[in-house]
Amino acid sequence: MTFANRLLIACLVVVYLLDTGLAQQIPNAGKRPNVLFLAIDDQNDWIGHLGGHPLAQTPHMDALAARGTTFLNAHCQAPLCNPSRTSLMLSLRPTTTGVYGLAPWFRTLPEWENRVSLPQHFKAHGYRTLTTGKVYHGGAGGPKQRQQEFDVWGSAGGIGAKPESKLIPPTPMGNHNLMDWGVFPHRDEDKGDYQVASWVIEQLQAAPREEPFFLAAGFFLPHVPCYTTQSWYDLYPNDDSVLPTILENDRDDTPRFSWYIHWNLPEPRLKWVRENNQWRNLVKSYLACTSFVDAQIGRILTTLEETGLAENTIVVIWGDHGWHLGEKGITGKNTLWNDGTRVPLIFAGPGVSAGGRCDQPAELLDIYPTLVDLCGLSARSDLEGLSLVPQLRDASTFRERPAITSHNQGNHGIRSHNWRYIRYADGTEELYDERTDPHEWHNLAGQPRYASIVEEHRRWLPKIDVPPAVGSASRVLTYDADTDVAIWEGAEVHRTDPIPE
Ligand SMILES: [Ca+2]
Ligand SMILES: [Ca+2]
Repeated sequence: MTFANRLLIACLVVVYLLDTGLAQQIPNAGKRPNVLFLAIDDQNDWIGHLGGHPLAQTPHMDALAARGTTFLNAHCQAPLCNPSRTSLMLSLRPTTTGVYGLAPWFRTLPEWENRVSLPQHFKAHGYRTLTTGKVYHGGAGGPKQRQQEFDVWGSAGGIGAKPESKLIPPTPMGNHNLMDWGVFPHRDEDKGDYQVASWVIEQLQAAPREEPFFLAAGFFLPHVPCYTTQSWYDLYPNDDSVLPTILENDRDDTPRFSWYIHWNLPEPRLKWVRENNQWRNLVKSYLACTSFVDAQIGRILTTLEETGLAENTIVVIWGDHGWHLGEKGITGKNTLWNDGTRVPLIFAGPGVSAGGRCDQPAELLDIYPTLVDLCGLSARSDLEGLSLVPQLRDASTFRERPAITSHNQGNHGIRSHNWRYIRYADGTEELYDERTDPHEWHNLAGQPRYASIVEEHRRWLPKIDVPPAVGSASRVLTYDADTDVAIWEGAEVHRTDPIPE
């Protein structure tokens, strides 16, 4: 046998082992990389290198992006915590699971009760799995059941230090206790996110070197209440230069149904934050909280370097959905525009090119197959995401599939390279040219010259589009085309009802 033949056979054996998953049964096969999986709650694109806000200060995330590859056109699959995270952790669209609301927890649904989640797939390949803070929405079914999701559970995180009473005036629609923001004196160390980072640091320092880990940490901020100390608040100017650029009457050309998907919510509208002199305070508090979380990420990444783990650890940072701070007349989530869907998505570590800036559309449900691919685990054919590894090697690699976001059955946003197309359950539509209209101010749908663009995007509307799953609640919208009546959180919405302020 010639050397070339022997080499060929050796290569075939390796390919066979990788292909069949047998390689996974070999202990320490190929020194599999660790995974550090960092989530940020309600973090929009107000991240330095993403350019969503010109003043945003996030030096640690920007440095990680420079060391790895960042996605500039990444979008959530649902603009709300529970459905976005369910989609990401299972790599299934909300339109496939029917999980659109803050309930149900997907394990209560017989169809998904035993579905192998991202961390479970890593555990099945010999990884130790750990979690802290908010990764899943809610308690993962309670103290007993949660052991099925991760091996080790750390600090729960959350808000931490709170003022004795709310800092802002009573907000409309029930004066929800989370609707609050601003400065009050407290210590960074007393915040839930500080403690989450501290727990991660301890785990990294104590990590057994003989088995790889999958460590998931979820930061609570900049989710409301956006409490901050003066020093973080003072990172941003105390004048209106901090406010986002908006178009007055931006909603004049958006369909009425665009209001239905966030019909009645605790998050105040722009009108209220202006009238109560809270707009600048909210924007500064949100930015301050983003910078605070960035600093916690910085503490973790410093430890990763100091422990020597950085070289064999893949870091991924993601936000679960966007957040409006006045754009299109609202604050909060539950929308299908860039402000509601665009998120940070950064990868760094072995197998990831440094300095990659990818403007191809990417989806959060791509994280699951991407990590599986990067770590050489056996691939799964039942995931709806696509591996981003080609883009992590070369950020310019073309991706045809746009990013698709759904908010309840029948309402979908399709973000391609140059366009955003939205279709609501009553058939009304929006179209924006991102090249000339990055704020999505001018709805072009309905103009005959764009008919072919609309048609092109319609073909990406989800083919599977199931109604809300059993037990769905909170932010759930249904629509009956025969009667033209929508139901938002159990209450009927009619065509003539005034839009709630
Ligand atoms: Ca969230
Ligand atoms: Ca507009």
